[in-house]
Amino acid sequence: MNSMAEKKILLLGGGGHCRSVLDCLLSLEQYDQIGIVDYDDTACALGVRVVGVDEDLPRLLQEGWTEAFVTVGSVGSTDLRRRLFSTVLDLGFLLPSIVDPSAILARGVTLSPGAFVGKRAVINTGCSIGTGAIINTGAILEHDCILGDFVHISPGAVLCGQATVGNDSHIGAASVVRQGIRIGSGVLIGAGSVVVKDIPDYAKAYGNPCRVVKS
Ligand code: JB2
Repeated sequence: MNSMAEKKILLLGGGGHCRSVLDCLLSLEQYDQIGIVDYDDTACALGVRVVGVDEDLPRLLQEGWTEAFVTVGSVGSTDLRRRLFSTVLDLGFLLPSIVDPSAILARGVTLSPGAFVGKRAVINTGCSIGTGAIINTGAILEHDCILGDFVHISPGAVLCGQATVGNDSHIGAASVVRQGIRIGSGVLIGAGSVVVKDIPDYAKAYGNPCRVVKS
């Protein structure tokens, strides 16, 4: 095959989250070549190798790596994910969304570029998922949830219907968010929390019932 016609994707960040995305991509079999971009050239994962560092991105684009996906995760801060997204968008890479084949997406779900949906996640009808969001393994979003950009829903978290989560917020593993609750931007909800009241922007909150511990 002519190398210019090959479908090639770069994964930015070759750590744990990258391996989750990579396993999904290998199952999907949509790409002829997958490369990792990382400063740690030993970050080779599942047989996929590091092909360069961030400064090599313009050259890699010229060489036919036309798609990119940010595979640094986000716990605590989305700054690095946001910076890498801006970099690849400004350079002109295409940003797909990636959905593991075992995930269930109902009809009428909107997924923005750069969003990742992991294994056995369920997203029900009417949900809208922002740019660069991570819906991790086994998370459940009931109908009509609205998630902003760079939101991270950790493994096993459950959002009941019509919950909203603002930009850059993180919902900890196995948390439950009651129907219609509004969680602001830049919020951190600790693992195992049960959120029964709205949470304001930039709050850290945890527990059952979930309480704000830091604003
Ligand atoms: O500026 C960068 C950069 N800084 C760190 N550019 C690029 N291209 N790569 C960068 N990295 C690389 O990201 C590091 O060298 C490292 O290989 C990788 C981060 O890997 P780590 O395993 O530390 O974290 P992660 O982001 O893959 O996973 C976190 O987020 C996930 C969602 C973890 O907290 C996971 O537990 C979580 N599931």
